[in-house]
Amino acid sequence: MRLDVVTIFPEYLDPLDVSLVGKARARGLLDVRVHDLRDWTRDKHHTVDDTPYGGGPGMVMKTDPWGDALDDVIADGYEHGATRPVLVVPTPSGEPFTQDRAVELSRQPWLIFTPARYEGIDRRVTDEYATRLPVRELSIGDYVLAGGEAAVLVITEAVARLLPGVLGNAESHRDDSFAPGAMAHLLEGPVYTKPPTWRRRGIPDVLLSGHHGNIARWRRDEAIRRTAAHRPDLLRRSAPDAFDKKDRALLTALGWYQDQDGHWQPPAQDAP
Ligand code: JQB
Repeated sequence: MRLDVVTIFPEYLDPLDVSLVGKARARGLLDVRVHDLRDWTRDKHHTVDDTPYGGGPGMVMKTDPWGDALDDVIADGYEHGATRPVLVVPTPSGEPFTQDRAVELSRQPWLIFTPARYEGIDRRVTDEYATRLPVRELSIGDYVLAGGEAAVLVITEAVARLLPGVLGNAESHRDDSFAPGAMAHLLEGPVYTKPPTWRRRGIPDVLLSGHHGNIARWRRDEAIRRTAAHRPDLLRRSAPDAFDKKDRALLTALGWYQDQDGHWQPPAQDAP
């Protein structure tokens, strides 16, 4: 997969040299190119922003540096044999970036990221490129960042770990909390490793029992408890047939009940 990132803060993307993404690059599974948007300015001050039409606070990123940069990056990618570019635009007004989106992006051969600053990019730039290639405007969550670079790091890490050959078998993603499938989406329960006692704290006996059936049941119960506490929306969304008899007994013990169509609902005091 080829990734291009156009930014006024290329050094913000230095973490792409490290860890999982860095290793994927070193192994030739990922070709990452970071570009400085100011290389496509023509004035003495390398201006990338201007005042907003209609007035108001802040500044807006100008059309010309983005248009010239994207034209060159797209041409360079094609010259190197890349195909089917997808433009990924991080923005607080984008669609939610989810695991499903990560899977979709991981199947693309070429992603071009345009992390902005200030109040974002003049709308005509995304409108123009949307006539030539798929454009995904994405938000990584309901909070406000000062720019899109951190979102590029997040999206890249979520996508890179899905690429064939990036994760070893041991750390494969069959058990991901948000991996899609016909099961309930559950958060992970607690995990433990050596030593067996630390500051007088032990390990749950069941994990030392060697009884694999009981261990699997305990883990699932802990996952359900944690999901009920932290992400009740995930349980409410799960199909009723995603829960077995012991799941249903636990949910009932936690005060949950089934509505008319069988979906689980939290106890009235903490609904919805
Ligand atoms: C400028 C960004 C995010 C990119 C994602 C997320 O554009 C703005 N509008 C209102 C307030 C602040 C900004 C600053 N800003 C470019 C830019 C914010 C992304 C962003 C984002 N993806 N929060 N904020 N989840």
